[in-house]
Amino acid sequence: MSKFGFVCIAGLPNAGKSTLINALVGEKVAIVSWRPQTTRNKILGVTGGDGWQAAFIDTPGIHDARNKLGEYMMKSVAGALKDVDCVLYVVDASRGLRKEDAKFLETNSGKYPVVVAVNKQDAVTQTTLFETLSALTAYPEIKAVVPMSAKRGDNLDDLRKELVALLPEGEPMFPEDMYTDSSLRFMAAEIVREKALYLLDKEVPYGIGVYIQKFSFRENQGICDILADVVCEKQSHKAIVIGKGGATLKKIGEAARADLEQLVGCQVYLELYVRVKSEWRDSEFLMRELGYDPKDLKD
Ligand SMILES: Nc1nc2c(ncn2[C@@H]2O[C@H](COP(=O)(O)OP(=O)(O)OP(=O)(O)O)[C@@H](O)[C@H]2O)c(=O)[nH]1
Ligand SMILES: [Mg+2]
Repeated sequence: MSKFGFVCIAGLPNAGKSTLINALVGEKVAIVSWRPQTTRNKILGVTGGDGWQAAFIDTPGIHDARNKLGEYMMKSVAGALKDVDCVLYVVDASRGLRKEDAKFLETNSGKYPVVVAVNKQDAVTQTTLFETLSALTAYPEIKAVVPMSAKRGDNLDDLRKELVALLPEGEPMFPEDMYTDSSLRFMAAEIVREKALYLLDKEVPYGIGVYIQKFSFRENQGICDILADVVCEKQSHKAIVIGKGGATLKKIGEAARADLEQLVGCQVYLELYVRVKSEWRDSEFLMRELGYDPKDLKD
């Protein structure tokens, strides 16, 4: 008998969902940062084992949207929760079970089979971990609760076992060597954005979008040319992104280039330009240009 299913990974911003999908899939399908609201789209990560395949969907962290981009992100979560076989809900043990977690579990643990990963166990004491685990006993419909660490890989096998047990019977939907359906362009834009999230400060990183102008391979030369716009919301932010004498942009470029070379498997020539698109996070037109098209989302 073979098993196949879609598993939606949901949770509050910064809980460790993207770290977890990368750990489960064994590939970097989603970017990670310590900033909340890092993930903006749903992202597919496929993995499998003996007689099973699971298609995980990473989603943006659940929050109250304050702009059109936030609305897009929350609509992505709602869309990702449709037609899934199981939900993997990630709780951040270092913050405990919050009222927003409780709200999600109250609304959803009767609707779907839900497994809860209590993540970041490495960052808390046994007593704190126990408090979160005790609070979760209030939701008897939850199929399994697994304390774990996505960062260290602790208890990943237990979590995988619980999830595989819940997958329905079915044939694998994806070829064995396929681990995501994201395009190289999308992954390249995300890598640049990840570096900007690390290297920028205050409100600037939240208003960054990345648009890949050019992505091409030079035939027989083992070189990939990537030209990307780093879009920010204000003229004053542009100066910050560029930095003194171009130092910050250079750092973003250097960090991104190393990851991009891993992604494409050859030398990368990366050029970054900083552009201002005023208040783009509240313009559907500009959001679409940056790859956040509300029309792509299921109602
Ligand atoms: N100590 C510890 N930190 C972790 C663990 N898992 C993730 N993190 C850290 O938590 C932060 C957030 O991780 P992400 O994977 O980006 O979180 P997310 O839930 O995808 O966040 P959003 O995309 O913003 O919703 C990063 O700094 C991670 O390194 C863990 O098991 N232990
Ligand atoms: Mg994420």
